[in-house]
Amino acid sequence: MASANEQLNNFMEGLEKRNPGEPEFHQAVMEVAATIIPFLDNNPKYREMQILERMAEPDRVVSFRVCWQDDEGNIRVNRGHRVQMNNAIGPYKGGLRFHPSVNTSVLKFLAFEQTFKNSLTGLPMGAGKGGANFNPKGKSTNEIMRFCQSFMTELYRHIGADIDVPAGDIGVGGREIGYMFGQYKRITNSFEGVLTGKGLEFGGSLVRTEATGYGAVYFLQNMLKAAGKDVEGMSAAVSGSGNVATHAAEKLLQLGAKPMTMSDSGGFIHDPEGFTQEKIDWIKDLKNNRRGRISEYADHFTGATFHEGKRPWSVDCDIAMPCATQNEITEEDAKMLISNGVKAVSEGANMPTVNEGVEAFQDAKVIFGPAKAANAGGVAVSGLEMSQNSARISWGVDQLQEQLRQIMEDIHGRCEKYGKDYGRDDQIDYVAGANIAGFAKVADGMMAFGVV
Ligand code: NDP
Ligand code: 2IT
Repeated sequence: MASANEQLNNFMEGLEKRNPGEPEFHQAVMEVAATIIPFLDNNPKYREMQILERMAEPDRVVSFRVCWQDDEGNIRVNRGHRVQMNNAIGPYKGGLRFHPSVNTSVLKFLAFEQTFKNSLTGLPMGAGKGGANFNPKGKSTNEIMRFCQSFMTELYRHIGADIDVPAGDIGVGGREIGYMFGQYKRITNSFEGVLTGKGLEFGGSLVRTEATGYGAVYFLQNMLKAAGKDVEGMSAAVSGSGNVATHAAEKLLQLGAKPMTMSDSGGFIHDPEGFTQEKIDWIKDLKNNRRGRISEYADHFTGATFHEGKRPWSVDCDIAMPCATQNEITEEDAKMLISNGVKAVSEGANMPTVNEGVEAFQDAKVIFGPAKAANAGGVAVSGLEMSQNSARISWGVDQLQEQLRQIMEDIHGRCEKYGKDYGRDDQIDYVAGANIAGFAKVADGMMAFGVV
């Protein structure tokens, strides 16, 4: 039998050959394979059935032209995609991203991560991801509406409440989901739970908007508790200023921590006094309604500073919560956070830390919660939205908040179970734990179906 390292190299060589020019996809698979290959040594049945190889190959990838007309009457062309990764344990499920950087590498990495994340929630959801290289910045509401309608005019034939259920991600929030749901309903003449993150009036779920950010803080709380620590009194650096970042900051504040930073693609703001709820509401309004830049915060609130073109990882903090995008914590950033005494990292964004950064945190014994566990609260409440839609009922806010809290605790427990056995020293390895726990459920489903 080849050593684990040799097996990993062979596996990655094949994957890179089959998926040339897709560095984000390679990175996401590499992180998972490094922890799954040792697990396969103890569970050879999965190796015999080539489960890892099959999980790293999407069921299908659909790409399509999206034509729309801007306000000046010009015809514009974008490219849309849906990666249907794995439906062994439920319908394909995962968000849609509208950002100029969207390509098949980014969507395959996201869909691959989603496989493990959705499995970890304990709910019956397979994995997918989609989107377009459309840049929503500077577009009018009418342009956004026309783009969403054109995008759905092709996507609708590939999705369905029991087939594939998309949701939001970067650049896709409640407004965009509304336009896409309206177009789906119009084309198919059916009202079904085909998208999640819908408005409350037409089948959306309470707590979905807050779920990712709140869930990432609950996961942090669970990790700290397991280490005999508490989030109260801790200072936090948060990146991003969208859905995930604003709600992570809000929950940190509610639990007595001190969130001090947020960012966007222009730079970060640092408020040494920490955010109040009023300040967070101001940022939500800036981003959701006025569609402004985070730099405006420093003009509005005295004592705050704006750092153009920079990310917040140079700020002294106990907690780091990357909530913007992939690869936003480099190895150097991780080392800077470590030297400034960071105690825990909880990833709100997907794959925000490069693999070398993750290793640096783990080597330094920083408590590290990987995205596929830490940010699973969003898709978990999407799963609860699907259940409510199927039953044609709406649950109350207290019930949903309690379910989210419980699901995050359960995810922590699943990670802990494997993270103790496959971790190093006395540390719980949440990376190994999340990957193995997520893998095992999907793998057993695939085993039951035979070779398909
Ligand atoms: P939003 O569109 O609401 O916000 C994204 C934020 O990240 C904005 O502040 C944006 O700044 C910033 N950002 C995006 N791309 C870049 C970039 N390339 N460089 C610097 N800043 C960037 O998205 P979400 O909050 O929904 O998503 C944030 C992250 O969380 C993503 O990784 C997403 O995949 C992940 N996630 C989201 C979930 C959800 O339920 N929404 C669930 C689980 C994970 P700017 O406006 O300047 O672009
Ligand atoms: O990355 C993610 O988990 C999301 N963008 C949410 C997916 C969903 O289906 O709610």
